[in-house]
Amino acid sequence: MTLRLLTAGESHGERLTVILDGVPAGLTVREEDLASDLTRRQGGHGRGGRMAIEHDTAHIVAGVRGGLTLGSPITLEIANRDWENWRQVMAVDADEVKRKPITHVRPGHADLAGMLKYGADDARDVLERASARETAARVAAGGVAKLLLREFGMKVRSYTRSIGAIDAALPSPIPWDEVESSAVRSPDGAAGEGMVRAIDAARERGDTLGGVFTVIAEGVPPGLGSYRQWDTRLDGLLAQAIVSIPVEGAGLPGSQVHDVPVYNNRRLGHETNRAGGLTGGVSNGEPIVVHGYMKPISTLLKPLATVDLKTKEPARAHYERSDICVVPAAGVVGEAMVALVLAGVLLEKFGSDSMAELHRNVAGYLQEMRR
Ligand code: EPS
Repeated sequence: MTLRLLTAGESHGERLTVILDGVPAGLTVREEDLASDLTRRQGGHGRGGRMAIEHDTAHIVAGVRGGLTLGSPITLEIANRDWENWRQVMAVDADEVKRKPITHVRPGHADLAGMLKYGADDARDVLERASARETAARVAAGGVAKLLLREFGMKVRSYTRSIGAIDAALPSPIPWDEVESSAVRSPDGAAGEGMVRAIDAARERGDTLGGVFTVIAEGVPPGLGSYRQWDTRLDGLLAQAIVSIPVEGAGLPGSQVHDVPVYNNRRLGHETNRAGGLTGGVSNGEPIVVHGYMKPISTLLKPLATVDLKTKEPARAHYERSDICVVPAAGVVGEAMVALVLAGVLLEKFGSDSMAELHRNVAGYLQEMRR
C-alpha cells in the first residue's frame, strides 16, 4: 500500500499514537484542521461517561515543518485524559501495576477470543487494545487523508441511516447541515427523534443498539482502484476498511440494477448511481457510497450471561461503563477510513513525492480524459 496507517495505544493508556506513512511533501496540515472530526467522533446521542472526560485533539509530533508535510511519516498523538484515573491499573512498570483480573468475559466483545489467543488470564489485557477508543487515532489520520483529497475536489461525508429498528427516510439531496445538527446525525428529522427515543429506551432496559451508517465520497475521478488483482479492487479495499458494501440490487434483475452511461457537457457520466460509484472494482466517476453495518455495543448495563473463566461457573458479564449507541460516531470513523482508502488509491495511481507533482499528474490525467 502506498499510504500506510499504523496506530498504537491502549484505551486507558497514556495516549494514542498514529503513524501515517506515504503522504507527499507540501500538503498543508495544521492541528486545528484535524480537530473538528475528532470532536464529531466524540458526539452523538447514546455516548457514555468516557466522552465527558476526553477532549480529543491531535498533536503533530513528526512529518510536518512550517505547516507543510515533509514527505516523511506523519506522527500524531492523542492524549487519553482518563489515563490519570488508570495510572496504576495501566502502569508499564511491574512494581507499580495494580491487577484486578476481569474474568467475566463480555459476549460479543473480543474478551474471550483475545484471552484464548494470547493466553491471558485477565480480559483487561485484551479489551484495552480491542476497545473502539482506537478509532480516535483513525479519525485523526483520516483528517490528513481528507486534506489531501480536498486538494482534488473530493469530499467524504456520512449520515446515520438506521439505529435499532428506526430507519431514516433519505431525502435527495441529503441535507448535510441537518445531519450535522442532528443528535444522531440523521438526515430525516422525524426519524432522528425516533432514534433518540429508541436509544433512551435501550438505556432504560440496560441494553445497547447498533445500526447502519452511509459514507458518501463525492468528486472521485474515474479510474481509481483496479481489477488487475483481487486485492487491488477499490470495492474490496473499502470493504476491508468498513466491512460491508452491500450491493442493494442483489435481488433484482440486471435491467433494474445497472447504471446507464450518458454523455453530457463533454463529460461521461451515468443516469443513475445504483452501483455506488464503483464498477469492476474501479471508481466510475459517480459518488462512492458505502454502508457500514454496526452491531450493538457488547458492554451492556444489564450484562448478559457468561462464564467466569477462573471458576468456570456461570456469571454475569463484566460491566464498567459503556456507550448505549455509537452509530453516529461510527459514521465519522467511516469517513476517515474511506478518506484513507481513497487517498491511498489516488497516490497509487498518480504516485508522487510532492503535492506539486501529484497535482500535475492528476490534472494531466483529467485533461486527457476530456479529449
Ligand atoms: C471509546 C472509549 C471507551 C468506550 C468505547 C469507545 O471508553 P471506556 O471503555 O473508558 O468507557 O466508550 O469502547 C467500547 C464501547 C468498547 O466496547 O470497546 C471511544 O473513545 O470511542
